[in-house]
Amino acid sequence: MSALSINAERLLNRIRALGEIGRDSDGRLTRLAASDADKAGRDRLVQWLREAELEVVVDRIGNIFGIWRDAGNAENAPVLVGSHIDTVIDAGIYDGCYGVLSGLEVIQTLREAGTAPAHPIAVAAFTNEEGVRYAPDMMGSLVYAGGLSVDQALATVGTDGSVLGEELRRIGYAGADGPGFSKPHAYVELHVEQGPVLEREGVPIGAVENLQGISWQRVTIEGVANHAGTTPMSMRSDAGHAAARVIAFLYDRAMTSNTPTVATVGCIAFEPNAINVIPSRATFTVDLRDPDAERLRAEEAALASYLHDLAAAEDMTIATERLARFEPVTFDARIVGLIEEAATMRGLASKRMTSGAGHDAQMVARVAPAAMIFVPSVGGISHNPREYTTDGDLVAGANVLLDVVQRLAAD
Ligand code: HGY
Ligand code: MN
Ligand code: MN
Ligand code: MN
Repeated sequence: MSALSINAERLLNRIRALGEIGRDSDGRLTRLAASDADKAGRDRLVQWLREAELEVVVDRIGNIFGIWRDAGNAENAPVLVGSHIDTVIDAGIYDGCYGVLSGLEVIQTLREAGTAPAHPIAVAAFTNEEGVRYAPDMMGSLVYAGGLSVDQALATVGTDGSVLGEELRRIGYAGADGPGFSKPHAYVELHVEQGPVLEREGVPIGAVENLQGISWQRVTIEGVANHAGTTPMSMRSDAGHAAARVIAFLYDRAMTSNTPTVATVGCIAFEPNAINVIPSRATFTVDLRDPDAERLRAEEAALASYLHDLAAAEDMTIATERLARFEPVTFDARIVGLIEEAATMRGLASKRMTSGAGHDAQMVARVAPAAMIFVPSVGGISHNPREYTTDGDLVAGANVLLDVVQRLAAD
């Protein structure tokens, strides 16, 4: 492994600078995919890629690639590093951005050190990893990996009624190229853990060997609007109450099962949404996850059965719409081993682990050997402005990424 180390100050300054882009008047950071704030973040990233004298490519779904290739290796498939720079609502500054900016930092460090890798090295910022405005999440990397047609993705209608393709054109990131590279030599994604495991065990490096399955649905329950004051409880068809029963079912089931299944209802809306009207409609999202494919299917089936019985018992119409579904993924054992070796060579403890969050790596793993490196999240907090990772852990993770990329680029 190299004696090289990344330029810590340059990386940390960029993470903080990007973290300031997209803040609203209350200081909340939100860069939803293809929004003006996303454009501002993209523009800053492209500016850094150009300053680093990388070839910048934007593909048709707006994935941004910064490529370092020279005459000696241009015919070889690139080693790809990356993540995403779009965020959730009221986000932290590390989720995704840390992996993209560390990838850029690794390339700059290797170039400045005069190394001559056998493979080109590229950094990617994938479009719409979060999926908050346009479902599914990990959309840009899913298109890149051939799991979703780019035309279908571009036609996606967002939660605000916008169309992704039109928004990418509006912000100037509807590229001309097909989905990026046909197939990278390997892919490594560095990411904050977004969970409590590494911090709790005092381990600085996570060698992520698999990633749990994800199921996203939208549930719509049709009741009957009626007067909140005059309607006896026994005569109500209250969509709001029905939704509450579904949420309680999901939560109680996940809490009492001794499995790692997790269930979340993150979005809910009532119609007509008036204080004195019994809701005629409730629309909400269900996010189910489990590392085991069969258990995830069983959880989806249990929800479907509960909804069916509830609809019959309450004489309501309950419809579901699938928004995303990804099977659990096992990452490349060799790269996981390289991550552990790199950590050891740097005197860093490491731990093999499963990712609870979805990541672009789970999509790129469809077309190339892929794995992830995690660093600790303080308090296990993420998708929250209190998301934090210490500078020391950020730099350690980036140096492990540097070592692993150097090994892969020497293949
Ligand atoms: O949902 C996820 O796990 C990712 O943050 N998109
Ligand atoms: Mn992320
Ligand atoms: Mn995220
Ligand atoms: Mn991710």
